[in-house]
Amino acid sequence: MEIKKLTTVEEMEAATAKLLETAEKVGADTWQQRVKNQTPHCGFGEKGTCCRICTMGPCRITPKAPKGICGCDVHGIVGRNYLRFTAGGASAHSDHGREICHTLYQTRADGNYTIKDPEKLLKIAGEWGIETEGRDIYDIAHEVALTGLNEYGKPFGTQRFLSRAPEERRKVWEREEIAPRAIDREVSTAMHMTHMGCSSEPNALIRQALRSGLSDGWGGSMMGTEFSDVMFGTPRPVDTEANLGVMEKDMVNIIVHGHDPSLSEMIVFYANDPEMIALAKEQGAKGINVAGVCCTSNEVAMRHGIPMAGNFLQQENVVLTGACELIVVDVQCIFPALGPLSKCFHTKFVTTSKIAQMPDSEFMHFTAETAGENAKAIVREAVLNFKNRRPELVNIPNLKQKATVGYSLEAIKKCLDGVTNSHVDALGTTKPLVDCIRSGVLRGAVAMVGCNNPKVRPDYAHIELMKKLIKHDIIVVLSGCSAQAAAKAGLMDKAARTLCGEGLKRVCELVDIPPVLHMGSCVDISRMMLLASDISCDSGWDIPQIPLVGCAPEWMSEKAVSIGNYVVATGIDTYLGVDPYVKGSDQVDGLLKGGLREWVGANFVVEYDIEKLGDMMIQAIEDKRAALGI
Ligand code: MSK
Repeated sequence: MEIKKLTTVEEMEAATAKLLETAEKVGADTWQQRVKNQTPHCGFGEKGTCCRICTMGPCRITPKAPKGICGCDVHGIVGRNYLRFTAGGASAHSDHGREICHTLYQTRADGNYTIKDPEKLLKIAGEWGIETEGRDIYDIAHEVALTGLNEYGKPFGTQRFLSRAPEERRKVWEREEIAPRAIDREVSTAMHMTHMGCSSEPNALIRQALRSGLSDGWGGSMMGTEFSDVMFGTPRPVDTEANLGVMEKDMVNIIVHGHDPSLSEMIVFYANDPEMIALAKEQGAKGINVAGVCCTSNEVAMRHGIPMAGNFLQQENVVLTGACELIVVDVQCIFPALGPLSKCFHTKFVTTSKIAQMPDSEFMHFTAETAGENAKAIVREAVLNFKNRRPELVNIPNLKQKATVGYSLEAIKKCLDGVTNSHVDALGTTKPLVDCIRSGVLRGAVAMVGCNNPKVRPDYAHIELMKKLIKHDIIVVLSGCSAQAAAKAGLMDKAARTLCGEGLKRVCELVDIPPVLHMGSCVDISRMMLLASDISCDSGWDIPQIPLVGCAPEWMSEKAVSIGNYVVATGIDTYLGVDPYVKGSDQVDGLLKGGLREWVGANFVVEYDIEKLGDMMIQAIEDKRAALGI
């Protein structure tokens, strides 16, 4: 099977340029213009050397003014800023997880939300010591949800899901005093430590950043992932399509954007409602088309094959097509710019969460209790808006690729069991993967995640790095907007195997997978932590020994810093293409990029040159292989 043709970044940029012409025509503001307005960026902010934690300042560190008014030096200021950044990200991810716990608590056999993966629910209940024998599945779900909610504020003990990590890792977390306690406590402690007159010692601040990150990755995010699977189904491989060409000229286009599947699942359900489809036809449309942006897109793509319109820096483009009837959002990564932008078109911009309210939007509060009626009202509004479309502004770029998505950990293990017959067991194992790595058929793996950032040519780093890695027989697992970059380019098409080295190509053919595997949204990086843990258990290698690294070449959000902290604290070296505002302190910078190795066996690497970043990852994987003697 020959790959027809990858979509290049140049083609995507040409399509964007056309859409920007429309923006100019209607007088719309776009991020490309705002980047110009904001450049050059503040040097103090970039280096992390501005402190505005109290009102004696703001204090900015210069050679002439080496300390803030309180006497805090640059290392304390940079460290505190880094810890606050982490706490912001951990709180966002974990609050998403908390909402999912609440939704799980609302499940009923005849309700808006039901249990789709009872096996997973029973497994979690078993891990948490919750009685399951002879009980109604919904009673169990409610107790699991309540127990999960208590993980946020419990007065004693550490996160329950830590028991899923290999023993060696748990010992490291205990030894380094970074085993995360209650999730809210770690965020609160981070805020308290960084209050005026508390911590200014870099080691203490970075240690808390790791702990706060771990409370996200092995706490809130992991619950977000697991309970979403329980309610909406654990993803399995499913075919879909990606890029702006998934929008349909003759249909009502509804874009779902944000993160929480509780909303998008219901929108997808009501978009398939015969009553709504009939209404769409009455309005002159051929039907209703739902497509996704950002992580919400990952959620509905991997469970329903809903097409992916684009990733983070493509969110304005969906409106600029002139063919978007309604864009409905929940939380995180939503540009406030969508409000004024949608006003230049017929597009309705609907916010649904009290956590993310924006000017120029229509607020339609969405709750688990009223989810059905809320979703139906939103779909109806989109359908009724079709007639307001301005045909002269419609321009849907002819860009679309096929993609196979939905490689949850369970799906990966199931697929891998097809490689050899000897390891088949009920739940599957990673042993065939370990065998492939041990023998050198696969050199290793890279977990590539994260956003777009105008500081990096959008999607270019993701796509070029993936191409380079698979050519070197390194399998790539993906989540978040990195996954959508791959899908838009065509790298999630199984036909992309032709771009692999001989070893990876053979494995992909044997297992019938694409060379880059879609593992989900940003909370689903928790799936990657469990994959690393399983590989460790199945191989006998400690996590830092595994020929595996993490990479976020275009990251931008606080959540990404929280993720980086828990990935590194889990023992996985993490390669970044954007600096986390710490260059102002050689102590903090040195700790993150080297010193952490002594604590947790891994650290960050930052490199702006994408070619070099790829070479460094390949070298790191080869070095790990050499150290293992494989
Ligand atoms: S949506 S955090 S831009 S990956 Fe999860 Fe994408 Fe980054 Fe948001």
